[in-house]
Amino acid sequence: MNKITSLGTHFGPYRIESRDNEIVKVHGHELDPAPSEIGQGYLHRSELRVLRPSIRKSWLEGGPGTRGDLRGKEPFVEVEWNQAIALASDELKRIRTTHGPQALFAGSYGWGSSGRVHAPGALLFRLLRMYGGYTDVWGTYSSSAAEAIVPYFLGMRYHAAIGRGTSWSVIAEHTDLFVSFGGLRRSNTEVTYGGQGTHHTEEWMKKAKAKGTDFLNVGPLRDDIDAQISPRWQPIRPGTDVAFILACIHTLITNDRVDNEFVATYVHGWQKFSSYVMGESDQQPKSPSWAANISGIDANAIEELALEMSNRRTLINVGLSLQRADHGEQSYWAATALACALGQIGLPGGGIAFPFGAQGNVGAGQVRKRVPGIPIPPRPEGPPVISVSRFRELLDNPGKTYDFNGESGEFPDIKMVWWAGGNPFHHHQNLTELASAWERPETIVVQEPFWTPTARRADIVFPSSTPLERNDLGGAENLLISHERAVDPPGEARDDYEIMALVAEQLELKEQFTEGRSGDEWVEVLYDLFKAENEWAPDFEEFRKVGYLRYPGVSEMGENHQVFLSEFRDDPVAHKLGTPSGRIELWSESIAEFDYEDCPPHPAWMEPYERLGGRNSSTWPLHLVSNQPTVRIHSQYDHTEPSQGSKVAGREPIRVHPETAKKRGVSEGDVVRVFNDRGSCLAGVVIDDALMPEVVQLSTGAWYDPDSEGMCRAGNPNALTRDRGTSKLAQGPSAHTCLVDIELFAGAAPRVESYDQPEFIHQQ
Ligand SMILES: Nc1nc2c(c(=O)[nH]1)N[C@H]1C(S)=C(S)[C@@H](COP(=O)(O)OP(=O)(O)OC[C@H]3O[C@@H](n4cnc5c(=O)[nH]c(N)nc54)[C@H](O)[C@@H]3O)O[C@H]1N2
Ligand SMILES: Nc1nc2c(c(=O)[nH]1)N[C@H]1C(S)=C(S)[C@@H](COP(=O)(O)OP(=O)(O)OC[C@H]3O[C@@H](n4cnc5c(=O)[nH]c(N)nc54)[C@H](O)[C@@H]3O)O[C@H]1N2
Ligand SMILES: [Mo]
Repeated sequence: MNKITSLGTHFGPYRIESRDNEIVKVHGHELDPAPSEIGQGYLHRSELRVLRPSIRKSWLEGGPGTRGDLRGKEPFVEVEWNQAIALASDELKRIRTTHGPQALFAGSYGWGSSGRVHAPGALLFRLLRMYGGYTDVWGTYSSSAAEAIVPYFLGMRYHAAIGRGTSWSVIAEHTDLFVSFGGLRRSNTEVTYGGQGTHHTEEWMKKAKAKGTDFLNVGPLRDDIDAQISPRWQPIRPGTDVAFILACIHTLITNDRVDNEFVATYVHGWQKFSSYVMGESDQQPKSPSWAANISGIDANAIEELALEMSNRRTLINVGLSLQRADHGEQSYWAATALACALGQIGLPGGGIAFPFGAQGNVGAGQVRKRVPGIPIPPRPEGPPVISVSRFRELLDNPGKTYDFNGESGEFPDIKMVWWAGGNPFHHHQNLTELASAWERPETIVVQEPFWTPTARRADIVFPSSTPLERNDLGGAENLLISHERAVDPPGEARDDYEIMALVAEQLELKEQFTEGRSGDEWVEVLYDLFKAENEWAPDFEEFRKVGYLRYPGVSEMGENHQVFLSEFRDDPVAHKLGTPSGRIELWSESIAEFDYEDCPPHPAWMEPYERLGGRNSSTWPLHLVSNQPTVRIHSQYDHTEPSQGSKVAGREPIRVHPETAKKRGVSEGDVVRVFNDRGSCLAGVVIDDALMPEVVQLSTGAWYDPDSEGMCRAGNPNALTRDRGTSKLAQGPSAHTCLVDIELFAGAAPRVESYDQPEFIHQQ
């Protein structure tokens, strides 16, 4: 008899069908109208697994610090669990005693399981905080720039602003014009960090369209909004949105269309900001013709769009791509300034929104219930907290001073790295630089189910189970989901909780870490904590039998009627914002005090380090859009289907405009070399006129596979991106600021090796 089990993921709920310890089918959940294709990767959960604890040869023979330059280049020795746990634990002890906790880096960013017990990062933080701490991280690769700047102008955390954001139901009813910077990619909305519920974005967009909402896609790709809802497209040079937005505000000012009553009541710093826009403070009016030169959008079109926005009920949405760019903070601040000028903030269907099109739960309203996770103790005092994407700088620059969000600190000397549930050799910018920095630590431990590029570059690899192989509890905006073990882990793989508990035992923290519980017992404890806050929830047995809980009061489509900042609009005194002035700040005294040349105290246009029509564009004439992949989540299951089925000439597809391809003598299915002065990679060509001719698109996630010259044969865009912080404020990643060129790859394209098994030496 086939067994049907329940599973929650970052990309939605599923039902898993298994027989004789194998997955035979991945079914969309019965409640989900549009299950994501991404889950089909689970059919291939056995391929390229780490089966036994594995130690890099030289490290095992010579001890910590031996031949870091051979990471990823030499065989592994498979050892017993006891030996591997002892080696890793002894190393933790040695590092702490000899160098102090700051010499350990365990920031461990990444999208491991969405389960609340076997969340690999959370378990690692729990144990290592009990053990005295480690150099930690702030922010995310997704949204650091927004996370840093939003509190200064809205007085609330970025994620709180998303939770309070305007609902789809209100948009469908009231919005005339939905202007989206960075598109509304349907495939991106299949995913939400920590757990996606049933998928409704497509239905909502169709519903809004049917009720009369016009969608305007401002971005370099026409198909960033689904053709089904007939969106308008305003192409723009990537990285120039702020110039375009400032010119829209300029138009509103010169045409006397600024809502003066709104800015007088709800905005702090309008005078100073508008004098910047008019060029009074810097002799450069931010006029449509000025912006036309930068953005490539015709000056008349800018004026017409600005006036259209002011004539209609307009919602300005900002995705995340715009802020994963040099000076990315400014796109959020400037877009909010435009919404202030339009004066529709707090009105149904108008104002500002973020980040529709970047994750699936946006627009569902505040229905999400708190789902308890395994408790993480507070950070011990001492070791520093760096902005997450400055990790490579940290490894390379012990003792160097850094600036970050009004503070400055000194990078510690990192001797040991422990990563659980992330793949920096896909996600970090400029992987050539990372590869060299990665040679420096004395010991690198990675917990992974698969032989990813990061696992291959570790000294100690612990094989972990996947969510299909253990019980857990998951949450999403409209559901609580039971994760059930469908099959056994292969080889000697163990659950992340078990792995951490074994290390805890060596550190004499077992009782404290486990509280005497097994992983399964924690699942029940967390459920009971949820039930204590939600009396309507059935008992654990019943929940497990059904496999999910739907939150009461939430309709099929997650209907909810929320208008962002409506209470503030109704009463700006009683509901003042958390900013120093209580208003939306377009001038921040706090930021002014930091005196950062790359983040002024008001929204501003600053030249990015490169862009089309600007710096470097005569040498590198194409902009590389490294957006999120449609068939997978980041790099997960890239080694198998459905991701491999999407490859062209055995590598990641790159979309190229027909004119651009013709100029370079490139045709569909060819292999091209994508290159700039930072690096190069190979990719398989798809010709498509859905892009601006000066733009090429190569999604993230192909398993990094550098040849001896550093050229990535698999097509990872981070062989080309620059590793630089957005500004001193957020120090966020700036992957989306990237110029390249492409050429036909001459000769036989080399085989991709990153999907091969690593080499092993078997012990006698
Ligand atoms: N050029 C460019 N680069 C980018 C971006 C971009 O737009 N452009 N986007 C950035 C963004 S927004 C993000 S969020 C990052 C994503 O970067 P990551 O989060 O690092 O990417 P994933 O591929 O999701 O890595 C998760 C890893 O966890 C492992 N894993 C899954 N489940 C488990 C588990 O249960 N236990 C353990 N131990 N491991 C598990 C997976 O096998 C996988 O290797 O990439 C960033 N990089
Ligand atoms: N299927 C799937 N969905 C995902 C993910 C995944 O891996 N797979 N990852 C998830 C994660 S971790 C995140 S953070 C979100 C990311 O969500 P986003 O950051 O919003 O998504 P991206 O795909 O990076 O970019 C969206 C579009 O922005 C446009 N764009 C790029 N640069 C610019 C610019 O300067 N200006 C303008 N106007 N447009 C620009 C590009 O055309 C691109 O297609 O997606 C999530 N959704
Ligand atoms: Mo992300």
